Amino acid sequence: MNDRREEQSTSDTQSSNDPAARRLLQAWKTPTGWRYWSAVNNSEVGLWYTLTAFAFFLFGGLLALVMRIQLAVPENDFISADTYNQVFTLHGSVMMFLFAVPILEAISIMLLPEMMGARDLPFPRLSAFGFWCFVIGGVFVCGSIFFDAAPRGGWFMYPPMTTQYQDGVGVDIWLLGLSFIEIASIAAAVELIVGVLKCRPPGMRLNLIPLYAWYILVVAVMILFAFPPLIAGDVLMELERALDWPFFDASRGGDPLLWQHLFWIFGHPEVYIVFLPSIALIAMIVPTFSRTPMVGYSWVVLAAVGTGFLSFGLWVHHMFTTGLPGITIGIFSAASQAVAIPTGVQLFCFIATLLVGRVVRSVSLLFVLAGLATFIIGGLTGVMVAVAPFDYQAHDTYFVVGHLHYVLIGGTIFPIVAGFYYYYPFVTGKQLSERLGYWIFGLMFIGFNVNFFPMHLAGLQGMARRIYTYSPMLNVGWLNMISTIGAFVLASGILVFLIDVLRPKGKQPLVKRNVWNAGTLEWSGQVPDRPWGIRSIPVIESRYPLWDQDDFIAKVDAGQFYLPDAAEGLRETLVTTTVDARPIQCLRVPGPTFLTLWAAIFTGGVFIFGTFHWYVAAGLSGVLAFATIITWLWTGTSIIPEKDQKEIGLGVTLPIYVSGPNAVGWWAMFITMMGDMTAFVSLIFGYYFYWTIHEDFPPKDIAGPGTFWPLASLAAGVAAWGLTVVTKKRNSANDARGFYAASIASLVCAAVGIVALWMGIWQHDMDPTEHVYPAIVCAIALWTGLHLLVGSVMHLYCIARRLAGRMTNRFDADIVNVTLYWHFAVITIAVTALTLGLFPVAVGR
Ligand code: HEM
Ligand SMILES: [Cu+2]
Repeated sequence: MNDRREEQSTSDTQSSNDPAARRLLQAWKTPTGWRYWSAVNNSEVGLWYTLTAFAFFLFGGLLALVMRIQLAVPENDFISADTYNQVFTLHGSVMMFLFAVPILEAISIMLLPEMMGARDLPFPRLSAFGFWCFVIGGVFVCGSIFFDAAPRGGWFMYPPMTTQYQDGVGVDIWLLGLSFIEIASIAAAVELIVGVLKCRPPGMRLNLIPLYAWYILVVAVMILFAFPPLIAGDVLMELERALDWPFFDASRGGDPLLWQHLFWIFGHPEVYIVFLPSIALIAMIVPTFSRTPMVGYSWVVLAAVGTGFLSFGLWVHHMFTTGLPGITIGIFSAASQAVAIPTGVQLFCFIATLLVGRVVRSVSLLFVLAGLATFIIGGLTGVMVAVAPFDYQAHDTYFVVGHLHYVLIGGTIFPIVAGFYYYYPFVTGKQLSERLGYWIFGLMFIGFNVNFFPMHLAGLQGMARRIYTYSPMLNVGWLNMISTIGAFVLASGILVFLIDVLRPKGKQPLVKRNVWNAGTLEWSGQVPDRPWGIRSIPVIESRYPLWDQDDFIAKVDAGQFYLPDAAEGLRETLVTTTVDARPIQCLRVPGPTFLTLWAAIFTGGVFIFGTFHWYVAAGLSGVLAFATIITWLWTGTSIIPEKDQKEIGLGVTLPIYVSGPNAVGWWAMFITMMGDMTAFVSLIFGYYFYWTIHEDFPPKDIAGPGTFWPLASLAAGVAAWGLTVVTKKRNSANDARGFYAASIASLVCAAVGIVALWMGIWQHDMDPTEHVYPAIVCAIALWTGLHLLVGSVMHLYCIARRLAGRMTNRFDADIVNVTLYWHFAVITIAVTALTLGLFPVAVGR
């Protein structure tokens, strides 16, 4: 990193004779010294994020080696059974939550803006916040193993084992630590969706965007719908562990299968969430080294979208052995095999591109091919286990461990290494050694297959997964020894790779610009790269502008396109329309700050102290987190500009401040609330799930909240929502008194709504520890009450903004976004009230 900065400063002096470039550089300059860590620019945060996620991969890999040593020979006593449980649980969890998802989001944060000629993503501080949450949460979860306190329940944490038979804080660390990280992942997803939809360069219509951006859009949407069910499950399980609310306890009406559903509604899409972005890297690398545009662009896009959709309908194939009805199994088995179709379409498009093109040999391409081949094998064993009778045999054996690693390593590690080779010059201006690259490839590819292929055989011989040792009678000792040798060969390949990535390359000359002769926008950057991203934001007419548009780079460099200057010394980027990318706003993005770091530390405190039941400390930390986040919003968002409009070059003038559906903040709120609704729907799913599995639910002999109070809270909630709409209208009419009056009235109604929810529970003496019915009612009421509370706090915020002159009738983004929040909140309260208050009546309880 130091190398990079020195080179940057020498090249900075070169542009110092152009005043516009100088101003641009000044605005986008990365802070130095200890303030470096306050940077929020996508290239810095993206790089930290990538390296950190890679570090977690290495940690997960070390754990894998420990397992392989233990399993090398039968009846080994290298580590104890309990340690082994912690090691495999942490290995799986780290690889999935701290490596695979984050690294792909990290790479996207780093690359996307450059691919789209954006100076930055719309919410740089949100990316930085997400990164810091990730570091804190990750270190917390990983650190637990050094205190013999790591989770032991496997990466899918099935109850009742994890709710009734495992003491200690391990499970809580998993639940709270990983929820915290999932929230960071969702934050990054929001950022990426808004980035792809709203921050493209002029002219880059939806059918011209780089394939990478398409994939990331699909994946980010998937994260938005996949993670919330898991978070809902985490909430339920933590409530069961901390307060003894029996969601998964069959003796009190709960059902452990609810967890399995919620987990796998997340868990299966998760596989595609980590696989599609890797394919996205491949989709950038293949055309470059074939010297031809991607064959079947639209097919690839459709297939990516199709895979995304389908992946939400497959989760039950992880539950074939739980005794579900045959028809369910049949449907999910067929659906699981169907996913091979869109996957195949993508693979064929890649192969076709390689065939029609003129292929240039490179290590990067070699890893691409290895990834595809490996993934195909994993896909085929996947189709095998999707056949239910086969799965009855293979379930919970090493066959599955072999299968899942072919998919995951073929689908993530090899493509990511390919991406490292490909994008290394983009990030550092230097190249990785191609000669070493072939060695690394050999070690990794051979090591990988020697490691994982025998696992299929061991599994078919009857070796169960998640066991710390096995009997010599099973006759799988030799297979395991081969696996272990393979693991070490693979690890040595990764080690050499690491050395090549990290070794100082001071003497190596800088690469020439666009070293691979690629066609996509990110390669237009100067070497070394400038913090501004791109000298001027170009007009795009082709999917491969560097190949197809005349004098493209020269025009970009000469500042002939948009925003070639930073006249006010502020960071700015363009916002365009969603479909055809017409410029609509010159967006000012905030610069470096430590607020995001503090916000992450305090938010982390809530989760970490919560794990140890230090509720006072957790509460204090929560107050500090709240204060920090409010300060961040107050000082960094919806800032009233000094002028209304700004000329952005080429004779175009755009507004600086926008609110409503054209604004990125509005989109972020909308998207966040979609995720929020998904979590809520998952809770409601729980309620109706219990109804489907029990003859008697809601149970006749256990009191519910009655009809009156839920309907009263509905009335209050609807009033609060209506008054919010009035608040917004009064603000637009510049009627200050009306605004304050409506806002306060809405607050009061929300408070009444919360009290009414609570009254229903209190008046009927509902005891959530008695049975799952009161427990799920309380959980839903808690969720809804919390949303009313947040809505009230938002009102207070808007009142303060207006009082302070930071919100006016023209500059009204705050209240517009709050109103949007309330549109969703009123749906939440309506569903809650109807479910809790009327459903029992409807089914005759
Ligand atoms: C780098 C080389 C790797 C090796 C040698 C390795 C080895 C292993 C072994 C031996 C197990 C089985 C544990 C058991 O059932 O007793 C396992 C489980 C697992 N691995 Fe890996 N692994 C590697 C990389 C990865 C990667 C890259 C991922 C994901 C991106 C991953 C995800 C998982 C998951 C999800 C499990 C299941 C954990 C559980 O049963 O709860 N592994 N791995
Ligand atoms: Cu699956």
